[in-house]
Amino acid sequence: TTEHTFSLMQSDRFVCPLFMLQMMKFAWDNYKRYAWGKNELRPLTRNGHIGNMFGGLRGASIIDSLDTLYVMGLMDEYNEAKEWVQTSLDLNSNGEASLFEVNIRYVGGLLSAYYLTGEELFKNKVVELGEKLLPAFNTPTGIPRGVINLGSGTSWSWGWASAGSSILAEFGTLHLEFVHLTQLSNNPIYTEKVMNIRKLLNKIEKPHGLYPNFLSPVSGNWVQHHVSIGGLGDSFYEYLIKSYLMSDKTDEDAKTTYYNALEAIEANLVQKSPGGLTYMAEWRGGILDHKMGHLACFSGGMIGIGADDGAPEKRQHYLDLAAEITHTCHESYTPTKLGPEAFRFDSGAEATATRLSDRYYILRPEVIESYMYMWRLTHDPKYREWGWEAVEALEQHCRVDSGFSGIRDVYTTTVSHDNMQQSFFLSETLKYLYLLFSDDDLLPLEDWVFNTEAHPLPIIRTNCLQNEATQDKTL
Ligand code: DMJ
Repeated sequence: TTEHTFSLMQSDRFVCPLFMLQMMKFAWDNYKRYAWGKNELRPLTRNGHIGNMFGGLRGASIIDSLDTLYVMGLMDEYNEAKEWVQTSLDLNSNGEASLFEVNIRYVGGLLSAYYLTGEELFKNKVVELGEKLLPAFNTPTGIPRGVINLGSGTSWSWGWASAGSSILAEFGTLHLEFVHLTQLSNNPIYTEKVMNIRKLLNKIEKPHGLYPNFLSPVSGNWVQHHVSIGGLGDSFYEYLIKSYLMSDKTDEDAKTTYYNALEAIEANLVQKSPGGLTYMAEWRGGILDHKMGHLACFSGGMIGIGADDGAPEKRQHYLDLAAEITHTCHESYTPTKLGPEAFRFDSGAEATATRLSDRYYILRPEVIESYMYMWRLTHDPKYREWGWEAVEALEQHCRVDSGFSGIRDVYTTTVSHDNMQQSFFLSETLKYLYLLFSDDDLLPLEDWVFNTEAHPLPIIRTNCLQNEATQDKTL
Protein backbone atom coordinates (compact mmCIF):
# COMPACT_ATOMS: atom_id res chain seq x y z
CA THR A 1 0.00 0.00 0.00
CA THR A 2 1.11 3.59 -0.31
CA GLU A 3 1.23 3.93 3.49
CA HIS A 4 3.50 0.94 3.75
CA THR A 5 5.70 2.37 1.03
CA PHE A 6 6.00 5.67 2.85
CA SER A 7 7.24 4.01 6.02
CA LEU A 8 9.79 2.17 3.92
CA MET A 9 10.87 5.38 2.28
CA GLN A 10 13.36 6.33 4.98
CA SER A 11 15.07 2.95 4.86
CA ASP A 12 14.78 1.90 1.24
CA ARG A 13 15.72 4.55 -1.26
CA PHE A 14 14.64 2.38 -4.19
CA VAL A 15 11.02 1.92 -3.23
CA CYS A 16 9.72 5.40 -3.99
CA PRO A 17 11.18 5.78 -7.47
CA LEU A 18 9.86 2.29 -8.19
CA PHE A 19 6.42 3.41 -7.15
CA MET A 20 6.60 6.34 -9.60
CA LEU A 21 7.73 3.96 -12.28
CA GLN A 22 4.65 1.81 -11.66
CA MET A 23 2.42 4.88 -11.86
CA MET A 24 4.04 5.81 -15.16
CA LYS A 25 3.61 2.29 -16.49
CA PHE A 26 -0.04 2.29 -15.50
CA ALA A 27 -0.65 5.66 -17.20
CA TRP A 28 1.27 4.53 -20.28
CA ASP A 29 -0.32 1.07 -20.58
CA ASN A 30 -3.79 2.55 -20.47
CA TYR A 31 -2.93 5.25 -23.00
CA LYS A 32 -1.52 2.52 -25.22
CA ARG A 33 -4.53 0.29 -24.82
CA TYR A 34 -7.27 2.84 -25.34
CA ALA A 35 -5.81 5.90 -27.03
CA TRP A 36 -2.72 4.84 -28.95
CA GLY A 37 -1.70 7.51 -31.47
CA LYS A 38 -4.22 10.04 -30.17
CA ASN A 39 -3.04 13.02 -28.13
CA GLU A 40 -4.40 12.12 -24.70
CA LEU A 41 -6.25 9.30 -22.97
CA ARG A 42 -9.80 9.77 -21.73
CA PRO A 43 -9.59 7.25 -18.90
CA LEU A 44 -13.28 7.02 -17.95
CA THR A 45 -14.71 6.59 -21.42
CA ARG A 46 -11.61 4.61 -22.47
CA ASN A 47 -10.92 6.43 -25.70
CA GLY A 48 -8.52 8.96 -27.17
CA HIS A 49 -8.68 12.73 -27.30
CA ILE A 50 -7.25 14.76 -30.17
CA GLY A 51 -8.11 18.37 -29.31
CA ASN A 52 -7.10 21.39 -31.34
CA MET A 53 -3.80 22.55 -29.85
CA PHE A 54 -1.39 20.60 -32.03
CA GLY A 55 -2.55 21.39 -35.55
CA GLY A 56 -3.24 17.87 -36.66
CA LEU A 57 -0.13 16.45 -35.04
CA ARG A 58 -0.86 13.28 -33.12
CA GLY A 59 0.68 11.27 -30.32
CA ALA A 60 1.29 14.15 -27.87
CA SER A 61 1.35 11.67 -24.97
CA ILE A 62 3.92 9.54 -26.80
CA ILE A 63 6.26 12.45 -27.54
CA ASP A 64 5.81 13.84 -24.02
CA SER A 65 6.61 10.39 -22.54
CA LEU A 66 9.73 9.42 -24.50
CA ASP A 67 12.23 10.86 -22.04
CA THR A 68 10.30 9.88 -18.90
CA LEU A 69 10.15 6.25 -20.07
CA TYR A 70 13.83 6.29 -20.97
CA VAL A 71 14.97 7.89 -17.72
CA MET A 72 12.87 5.44 -15.69
CA GLY A 73 14.37 2.56 -17.63
CA LEU A 74 11.01 1.42 -19.02
CA MET A 75 12.78 0.25 -22.17
CA ASP A 76 10.04 -1.85 -23.76
CA GLU A 77 7.70 1.10 -23.50
CA TYR A 78 10.37 3.52 -24.72
CA ASN A 79 10.97 1.27 -27.75
CA GLU A 80 7.25 1.21 -28.54
CA ALA A 81 7.23 5.00 -28.38
CA LYS A 82 10.32 5.26 -30.58
CA GLU A 83 8.83 2.91 -33.14
CA TRP A 84 5.68 5.01 -33.28
CA VAL A 85 7.80 8.11 -33.97
CA GLN A 86 9.55 6.20 -36.75
CA THR A 87 6.47 4.82 -38.44
CA SER A 88 3.60 7.11 -37.54
CA LEU A 89 4.64 10.61 -36.48
CA ASP A 90 3.41 12.56 -39.48
CA LEU A 91 4.70 16.12 -39.55
CA ASN A 92 2.92 16.96 -42.78
CA SER A 93 -0.24 17.97 -41.04
CA ASN A 94 -2.31 20.86 -42.18
CA GLY A 95 -4.07 22.05 -39.04
CA GLU A 96 -3.97 25.06 -36.78
CA ALA A 97 -1.44 24.59 -34.03
CA SER A 98 -0.40 26.53 -30.96
CA LEU A 99 3.21 27.52 -31.63
CA PHE A 100 3.85 27.42 -27.88
CA GLU A 101 2.33 23.99 -27.24
CA VAL A 102 3.99 22.37 -30.25
CA ASN A 103 7.29 23.88 -29.20
CA ILE A 104 7.26 22.87 -25.54
CA ARG A 105 5.81 19.38 -26.05
CA TYR A 106 6.90 18.19 -29.52
CA VAL A 107 10.12 20.14 -30.11
CA GLY A 108 11.09 19.83 -26.43
CA GLY A 109 10.17 16.13 -26.28
CA LEU A 110 12.05 15.21 -29.45
CA LEU A 111 15.11 17.25 -28.47
CA SER A 112 15.33 15.51 -25.09
CA ALA A 113 14.82 12.11 -26.67
CA TYR A 114 17.70 12.87 -29.02
CA TYR A 115 20.06 14.16 -26.34
CA LEU A 116 19.32 11.26 -23.99
CA THR A 117 19.56 8.48 -26.55
CA GLY A 118 21.63 9.81 -29.44
CA GLU A 119 19.08 8.35 -31.92
CA GLU A 120 19.33 10.28 -35.21
CA LEU A 121 15.64 9.70 -35.84
CA PHE A 122 14.70 12.23 -33.16
CA LYS A 123 17.17 14.77 -34.47
CA ASN A 124 15.83 14.50 -38.02
CA LYS A 125 12.25 14.80 -36.88
CA VAL A 126 12.85 17.79 -34.64
CA VAL A 127 14.73 19.73 -37.30
CA GLU A 128 11.95 18.98 -39.80
CA LEU A 129 9.37 20.23 -37.31
CA GLY A 130 11.40 23.30 -36.37
CA GLU A 131 11.36 24.47 -40.00
CA LYS A 132 7.58 24.33 -40.05
CA LEU A 133 7.37 26.73 -37.14
CA LEU A 134 9.44 29.49 -38.73
CA PRO A 135 6.64 31.21 -40.73
CA ALA A 136 4.97 32.19 -37.43
CA PHE A 137 7.73 34.80 -37.06
CA ASN A 138 6.84 36.58 -40.31
CA THR A 139 5.28 39.61 -38.63
CA PRO A 140 6.27 43.30 -38.80
CA THR A 141 8.17 42.98 -35.50
CA GLY A 142 9.29 39.37 -35.67
CA ILE A 143 7.20 38.63 -32.57
CA PRO A 144 5.46 35.39 -33.59
CA ARG A 145 1.71 35.00 -33.59
CA GLY A 146 0.17 32.35 -31.36
CA VAL A 147 -1.43 30.08 -33.94
CA ILE A 148 0.17 28.61 -37.06
CA ASN A 149 -1.07 26.35 -39.82
CA LEU A 150 1.74 23.82 -40.05
CA GLY A 151 0.94 23.07 -43.68
CA SER A 152 0.52 26.50 -45.21
CA GLY A 153 2.59 28.49 -42.74
CA THR A 154 -0.19 31.04 -42.30
CA SER A 155 -0.31 32.39 -38.78
CA TRP A 156 -2.69 34.47 -36.71
CA SER A 157 -3.40 35.52 -33.14
CA TRP A 158 -5.72 33.76 -30.72
CA GLY A 159 -9.29 35.04 -31.05
CA TRP A 160 -9.44 35.56 -27.30
CA ALA A 161 -6.23 37.61 -27.07
CA SER A 162 -7.06 41.30 -27.02
CA ALA A 163 -6.51 43.27 -30.24
CA GLY A 164 -4.63 40.58 -32.12
CA SER A 165 -1.90 40.44 -29.52
CA SER A 166 0.68 37.76 -28.85
CA ILE A 167 1.08 36.27 -25.36
CA LEU A 168 4.22 36.83 -23.27
CA ALA A 169 4.35 33.24 -22.00
CA GLU A 170 4.02 31.97 -25.57
CA PHE A 171 6.55 34.03 -27.54
CA GLY A 172 8.76 34.14 -24.42
CA THR A 173 8.96 30.34 -24.13
CA LEU A 174 10.89 29.43 -27.25
CA HIS A 175 14.46 30.32 -26.41
CA LEU A 176 15.78 27.04 -25.00
CA GLU A 177 14.38 24.86 -27.77
CA PHE A 178 15.32 27.25 -30.58
CA VAL A 179 18.93 27.58 -29.43
CA HIS A 180 19.15 23.78 -29.49
CA LEU A 181 17.55 23.68 -32.94
CA THR A 182 20.39 25.88 -34.14
CA GLN A 183 22.90 23.57 -32.46
CA LEU A 184 21.48 20.50 -34.15
CA SER A 185 20.80 21.96 -37.58
CA ASN A 186 23.80 24.29 -37.78
CA ASN A 187 21.30 26.85 -38.98
CA PRO A 188 21.55 30.17 -37.11
CA ILE A 189 18.01 31.15 -38.01
CA TYR A 190 16.39 29.69 -34.89
CA THR A 191 18.66 31.58 -32.54
CA GLU A 192 18.23 34.73 -34.61
CA LYS A 193 14.45 34.51 -34.26
CA VAL A 194 14.52 34.26 -30.48
CA MET A 195 17.27 36.83 -30.08
CA ASN A 196 15.12 39.23 -32.04
CA ILE A 197 12.28 38.75 -29.53
CA ARG A 198 14.67 39.47 -26.70
CA LYS A 199 16.00 42.59 -28.44
CA LEU A 200 12.52 44.02 -28.78
CA LEU A 201 11.64 43.26 -25.16
CA ASN A 202 14.85 44.88 -23.97
CA LYS A 203 14.07 48.00 -25.95
CA ILE A 204 10.46 48.75 -25.05
CA GLU A 205 9.42 50.53 -21.92
CA LYS A 206 8.27 48.33 -19.07
CA PRO A 207 5.74 49.67 -16.60
CA HIS A 208 7.52 49.63 -13.19
CA GLY A 209 10.01 47.23 -14.79
CA LEU A 210 7.20 44.67 -15.27
CA TYR A 211 6.34 42.68 -18.41
CA PRO A 212 2.65 42.79 -19.33
CA ASN A 213 1.11 39.63 -20.79
CA PHE A 214 -0.10 40.98 -24.15
CA LEU A 215 2.04 42.51 -26.90
CA SER A 216 1.11 43.52 -30.43
CA PRO A 217 3.18 41.62 -33.04
CA VAL A 218 2.46 44.50 -35.42
CA SER A 219 3.41 47.59 -33.41
CA GLY A 220 5.60 45.94 -30.79
CA ASN A 221 3.72 47.74 -28.00
CA TRP A 222 2.03 46.32 -24.93
CA VAL A 223 -1.68 45.92 -25.45
CA GLN A 224 -2.88 45.70 -21.83
CA HIS A 225 -1.22 46.15 -18.48
CA HIS A 226 -1.99 42.76 -16.94
CA VAL A 227 1.04 41.14 -15.30
CA SER A 228 1.08 37.60 -13.96
CA ILE A 229 3.62 35.03 -12.84
CA GLY A 230 0.90 32.47 -13.47
CA GLY A 231 -0.91 31.80 -16.75
CA LEU A 232 0.00 34.06 -19.71
CA GLY A 233 3.28 35.21 -18.15
CA ASP A 234 4.82 32.26 -16.24
CA SER A 235 7.35 30.50 -18.43
CA PHE A 236 8.70 33.75 -19.93
CA TYR A 237 10.44 34.36 -16.58
CA GLU A 238 11.42 30.70 -16.31
CA TYR A 239 13.17 30.83 -19.70
CA LEU A 240 15.23 33.89 -18.76
CA ILE A 241 17.06 32.17 -15.91
CA LYS A 242 17.16 28.85 -17.76
CA SER A 243 18.64 30.52 -20.87
CA TYR A 244 21.42 31.81 -18.65
CA LEU A 245 21.98 28.40 -17.06
CA MET A 246 21.76 26.53 -20.38
CA SER A 247 24.39 28.83 -21.89
CA ASP A 248 26.85 27.62 -19.24
CA LYS A 249 26.31 30.98 -17.55
CA THR A 250 27.61 32.99 -20.49
CA ASP A 251 24.34 34.63 -21.55
CA GLU A 252 24.77 37.72 -19.37
CA ASP A 253 21.90 39.49 -21.06
CA ALA A 254 19.43 36.77 -19.99
CA LYS A 255 20.87 36.92 -16.48
CA THR A 256 20.47 40.68 -16.16
CA THR A 257 16.95 40.58 -17.59
CA TYR A 258 15.94 37.81 -15.18
CA TYR A 259 17.21 39.49 -12.01
CA ASN A 260 15.76 42.87 -13.05
CA ALA A 261 12.40 41.23 -13.73
CA LEU A 262 12.56 39.43 -10.38
CA GLU A 263 13.29 42.68 -8.60
CA ALA A 264 10.25 44.29 -10.24
CA ILE A 265 8.14 41.27 -9.29
CA GLU A 266 9.28 41.49 -5.68
CA ALA A 267 8.64 45.22 -5.54
CA ASN A 268 5.17 45.05 -7.09
CA LEU A 269 3.69 41.55 -6.85
CA VAL A 270 5.08 39.62 -3.90
CA GLN A 271 2.79 39.93 -0.91
CA LYS A 272 2.44 38.53 2.60
CA SER A 273 -1.04 37.42 3.69
CA PRO A 274 -2.47 38.27 7.13
CA GLY A 275 -1.79 34.62 8.03
CA GLY A 276 1.88 35.02 7.08
CA LEU A 277 1.88 33.28 3.68
CA THR A 278 4.09 34.73 0.94
CA TYR A 279 2.42 34.81 -2.47
CA MET A 280 2.60 36.37 -5.94
CA ALA A 281 -0.41 38.55 -6.66
CA GLU A 282 -1.50 39.54 -10.16
CA TRP A 283 -1.18 43.17 -11.29
CA ARG A 284 -3.73 45.00 -13.43
CA GLY A 285 -2.52 48.48 -14.32
CA GLY A 286 -1.26 49.05 -10.78
CA ILE A 287 -4.14 47.35 -8.97
CA LEU A 288 -3.43 44.06 -7.26
CA ASP A 289 -5.61 40.99 -7.62
CA HIS A 290 -4.79 38.85 -4.58
CA LYS A 291 -4.94 35.61 -6.43
CA MET A 292 -2.31 33.01 -7.28
CA GLY A 293 -2.76 30.36 -9.95
CA HIS A 294 -1.51 26.79 -9.62
CA LEU A 295 0.61 27.63 -12.66
CA ALA A 296 2.42 30.33 -10.65
CA CYS A 297 3.62 27.68 -8.20
CA PHE A 298 6.48 26.79 -10.56
CA SER A 299 8.08 30.02 -9.32
CA GLY A 300 9.30 28.44 -6.06
CA GLY A 301 11.58 26.20 -8.11
CA MET A 302 12.54 28.96 -10.52
CA ILE A 303 13.60 31.37 -7.79
CA GLY A 304 15.42 28.48 -6.10
CA ILE A 305 17.53 27.54 -9.12
CA GLY A 306 18.35 31.19 -9.73
CA ALA A 307 19.32 31.93 -6.13
CA ASP A 308 22.96 31.04 -6.39
CA ASP A 309 23.71 33.39 -9.28
CA GLY A 310 22.02 36.42 -7.75
CA ALA A 311 23.96 39.22 -6.08
CA PRO A 312 25.88 37.70 -3.12
CA GLU A 313 23.85 39.65 -0.56
CA LYS A 314 20.61 38.42 -2.13
CA ARG A 315 21.34 34.67 -2.40
CA GLN A 316 19.97 33.60 0.95
CA HIS A 317 17.02 35.92 0.47
CA TYR A 318 16.13 34.27 -2.87
CA LEU A 319 16.41 30.81 -1.36
CA ASP A 320 14.14 31.89 1.50
CA LEU A 321 11.66 33.43 -0.93
CA ALA A 322 11.65 30.21 -3.00
CA ALA A 323 10.98 28.16 0.15
CA GLU A 324 8.19 30.51 1.28
CA ILE A 325 6.39 30.35 -2.07
CA THR A 326 6.72 26.57 -2.15
CA HIS A 327 5.31 26.46 1.38
CA THR A 328 2.34 28.62 0.34
CA CYS A 329 1.62 26.33 -2.60
CA HIS A 330 1.76 23.33 -0.29
CA GLU A 331 -0.75 25.11 1.97
CA SER A 332 -3.14 25.32 -0.99
CA TYR A 333 -3.08 21.49 -1.22
CA THR A 334 -5.92 20.62 1.12
CA PRO A 335 -8.12 18.71 2.10
CA THR A 336 -7.73 16.13 -0.69
CA LYS A 337 -4.01 17.00 -0.64
CA LEU A 338 -4.37 18.21 -4.20
CA GLY A 339 -4.50 21.88 -5.07
CA PRO A 340 -7.00 24.11 -6.89
CA GLU A 341 -6.39 25.84 -10.20
CA ALA A 342 -6.31 29.22 -8.44
CA PHE A 343 -6.41 30.32 -4.80
CA ARG A 344 -6.96 33.65 -3.14
CA PHE A 345 -5.80 35.78 -0.24
CA ASP A 346 -8.67 38.22 0.21
CA SER A 347 -11.89 38.34 2.24
CA GLY A 348 -10.27 36.12 4.86
CA ALA A 349 -9.08 33.50 2.37
CA GLU A 350 -5.61 32.05 2.96
CA ALA A 351 -4.51 30.10 -0.12
CA THR A 352 -8.01 28.78 -0.80
CA ALA A 353 -10.16 28.85 -3.92
CA THR A 354 -13.18 30.99 -3.20
CA ARG A 355 -14.84 30.43 -6.57
CA LEU A 356 -16.35 27.12 -7.56
CA SER A 357 -14.84 27.49 -11.01
CA ASP A 358 -11.28 27.55 -9.58
CA ARG A 359 -11.54 24.32 -7.61
CA TYR A 360 -10.40 21.84 -10.23
CA TYR A 361 -7.07 19.99 -10.46
CA ILE A 362 -6.01 18.70 -13.88
CA LEU A 363 -2.91 16.69 -12.86
CA ARG A 364 -0.72 19.77 -13.11
CA PRO A 365 2.96 19.53 -12.09
CA GLU A 366 3.96 23.00 -10.81
CA VAL A 367 3.79 22.40 -7.07
CA ILE A 368 5.61 19.08 -7.31
CA GLU A 369 8.13 20.72 -9.67
CA SER A 370 9.00 23.20 -6.93
CA TYR A 371 9.30 20.37 -4.37
CA MET A 372 11.79 18.65 -6.67
CA TYR A 373 13.98 21.73 -7.12
CA MET A 374 13.79 22.67 -3.44
CA TRP A 375 14.74 19.12 -2.47
CA ARG A 376 17.76 19.21 -4.76
CA LEU A 377 18.78 22.62 -3.41
CA THR A 378 18.24 22.08 0.32
CA HIS A 379 17.72 18.36 1.01
CA ASP A 380 15.11 19.36 3.55
CA PRO A 381 13.11 16.10 4.02
CA LYS A 382 9.84 17.99 4.10
CA TYR A 383 9.91 18.27 0.32
CA ARG A 384 9.94 14.49 -0.07
CA GLU A 385 7.19 14.20 2.55
CA TRP A 386 5.08 16.73 0.66
CA GLY A 387 5.80 14.92 -2.59
CA TRP A 388 4.68 11.67 -1.03
CA GLU A 389 1.46 13.30 0.16
CA ALA A 390 0.78 14.23 -3.45
CA VAL A 391 1.53 10.67 -4.60
CA GLU A 392 -0.98 9.28 -2.11
CA ALA A 393 -3.56 11.85 -3.16
CA LEU A 394 -3.05 11.09 -6.86
CA GLU A 395 -3.48 7.40 -6.10
CA GLN A 396 -6.56 7.96 -3.98
CA HIS A 397 -8.40 10.58 -5.99
CA CYS A 398 -7.07 10.57 -9.54
CA ARG A 399 -6.35 6.90 -10.28
CA VAL A 400 -9.30 5.27 -11.99
CA ASP A 401 -9.56 1.81 -13.51
CA SER A 402 -8.01 2.85 -16.82
CA GLY A 403 -5.53 5.61 -16.10
CA PHE A 404 -5.30 8.84 -14.14
CA SER A 405 -7.86 11.61 -14.36
CA GLY A 406 -8.10 15.22 -13.22
CA ILE A 407 -10.78 16.07 -10.66
CA ARG A 408 -13.36 18.83 -10.63
CA ASP A 409 -13.24 19.88 -6.98
CA VAL A 410 -10.27 19.49 -4.66
CA TYR A 411 -12.42 20.41 -1.66
CA THR A 412 -14.57 17.32 -1.73
CA THR A 413 -13.34 13.80 -1.11
CA THR A 414 -16.19 12.25 -3.09
CA VAL A 415 -14.44 13.22 -6.28
CA SER A 416 -15.84 13.83 -9.72
CA HIS A 417 -13.36 13.05 -12.51
CA ASP A 418 -12.82 15.16 -15.63
CA ASN A 419 -12.00 12.16 -17.83
CA MET A 420 -8.64 13.47 -19.05
CA GLN A 421 -5.12 12.16 -18.58
CA GLN A 422 -3.12 15.19 -19.67
CA SER A 423 0.12 14.53 -21.55
CA PHE A 424 1.99 16.77 -19.10
CA PHE A 425 1.13 14.30 -16.34
CA LEU A 426 3.46 11.79 -18.01
CA SER A 427 6.00 14.34 -19.06
CA GLU A 428 6.18 16.50 -15.95
CA THR A 429 4.24 15.39 -12.88
CA LEU A 430 5.49 11.81 -12.85
CA LYS A 431 9.01 12.75 -13.98
CA TYR A 432 9.42 15.39 -11.27
CA LEU A 433 8.12 12.93 -8.66
CA TYR A 434 10.55 10.29 -9.89
CA LEU A 435 13.43 12.77 -9.69
CA LEU A 436 12.31 13.97 -6.26
CA PHE A 437 12.78 10.44 -4.92
CA SER A 438 15.93 9.64 -6.90
CA ASP A 439 19.57 10.53 -6.28
CA ASP A 440 20.73 13.96 -7.38
CA ASP A 441 23.02 12.51 -10.02
CA LEU A 442 20.07 11.45 -12.15
CA LEU A 443 19.82 14.36 -14.60
CA PRO A 444 22.00 16.60 -12.40
CA LEU A 445 21.14 20.29 -12.47
CA GLU A 446 24.79 21.06 -13.25
CA ASP A 447 24.37 19.42 -16.66
CA TRP A 448 20.71 19.77 -17.63
CA VAL A 449 17.94 22.34 -17.69
CA PHE A 450 14.33 21.27 -17.99
CA ASN A 451 12.16 23.02 -20.52
CA THR A 452 8.75 24.13 -19.30
CA GLU A 453 7.28 20.72 -20.16
CA ALA A 454 10.04 19.03 -18.06
CA HIS A 455 12.02 17.86 -21.08
CA PRO A 456 15.71 17.89 -20.12
CA LEU A 457 18.08 19.78 -22.41
CA PRO A 458 21.86 19.70 -21.94
CA ILE A 459 23.79 22.77 -20.90
CA ILE A 460 25.78 23.98 -23.90
CA ARG A 461 29.40 23.98 -22.78
CA THR A 462 31.52 26.83 -23.95
CA ASN A 463 34.93 25.24 -24.10
CA CYS A 464 35.74 22.10 -26.00
CA LEU A 465 37.16 20.17 -23.06
CA GLN A 466 33.90 20.49 -21.19
CA ASN A 467 32.05 19.82 -24.40
CA GLU A 468 33.67 16.43 -24.81
CA ALA A 469 32.85 15.55 -21.24
CA THR A 470 29.19 16.32 -21.83
CA GLN A 471 29.07 14.38 -25.04
CA ASP A 472 30.46 11.32 -23.26
CA LYS A 473 27.76 11.50 -20.66
CA THR A 474 24.94 9.12 -21.37
CA LEU A 475 22.35 7.79 -18.97
C1 DMJ B 1 2.48 22.43 -19.18
O1 DMJ B 1 2.15 22.25 -20.51
C2 DMJ B 1 3.65 23.36 -19.02
O2 DMJ B 1 4.18 23.21 -17.74
C3 DMJ B 1 3.30 24.81 -19.24
O3 DMJ B 1 4.39 25.66 -18.96
C4 DMJ B 1 2.14 25.19 -18.36
N1 DMJ B 1 1.04 24.28 -18.44
C5 DMJ B 1 1.25 22.86 -18.42
C6 DMJ B 1 1.19 22.19 -17.07
O4 DMJ B 1 0.38 22.72 -16.14
